Amino acid sequence: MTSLAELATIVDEAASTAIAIPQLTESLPGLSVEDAYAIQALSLARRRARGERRAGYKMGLTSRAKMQQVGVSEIIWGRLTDAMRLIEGGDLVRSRYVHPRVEPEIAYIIGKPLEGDVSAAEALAAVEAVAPAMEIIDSRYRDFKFALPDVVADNSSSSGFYVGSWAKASTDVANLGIVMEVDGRPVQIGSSAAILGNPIRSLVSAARLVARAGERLEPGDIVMAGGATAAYPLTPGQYVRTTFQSLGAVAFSVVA
Ligand code: OOG
Ligand code: MG
Repeated sequence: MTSLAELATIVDEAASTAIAIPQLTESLPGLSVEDAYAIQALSLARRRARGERRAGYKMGLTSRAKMQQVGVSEIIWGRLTDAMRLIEGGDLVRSRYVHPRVEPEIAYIIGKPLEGDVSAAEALAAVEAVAPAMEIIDSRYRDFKFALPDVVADNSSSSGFYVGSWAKASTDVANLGIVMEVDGRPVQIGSSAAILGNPIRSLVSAARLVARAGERLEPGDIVMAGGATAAYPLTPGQYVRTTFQSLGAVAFSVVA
């Protein structure tokens, strides 16, 4: 029997070395989602022991496009650290990842604690500001293939995030047009409404789901609402820019 701590070491080392691993469920077909979240927490504890600091949470598989792309249809979540935050407008170093993809998201920053079962109005009242964002996801599993417990253990593929300019919490982000371009060519076109009908519902889910792990959304936490479209693969030389109606754009370049 491999312990949860050993499994956490395996996923954490795969993330830090960018060397792909087989799915955990290949050798442990009975791995539960509950144990997978415990592995995720233990792998994050290793990151914190190396000096990384809590930055918030990411929600995943909150849109149909994302669920279809990876073949898993349950909302998942992961933890963000300051080391995952990337500089908007800067360079993304491709060699730090196994097979990175980018997806357009909406980011919230929390102003007041938010915990457990809350309404959309209560969630919105806890928001300090909202911003256009992009997430870099990088499954540590070979061929970007996984089952639900695998992806959860792997911190829900979380590897980096870009946040654009913060806008007032009262900004209506329910149904904003989104165009993600690579080298000036649109590669994904969508709407923020693809995120559970309204991205605020992702925040409602975040409050409820992290409470199961005994946690709550704290002031200063960033919450990534989940990809509004399918993710797009990254290769060196690309310039990626996503424009969000009323919120502005977020961009970065990919280098080797
Ligand atoms: C899982 C993570 C999903 C999102 O925004 O839906 C996610 C994956 O696609 O690898 O980050
Ligand atoms: Mg995402």
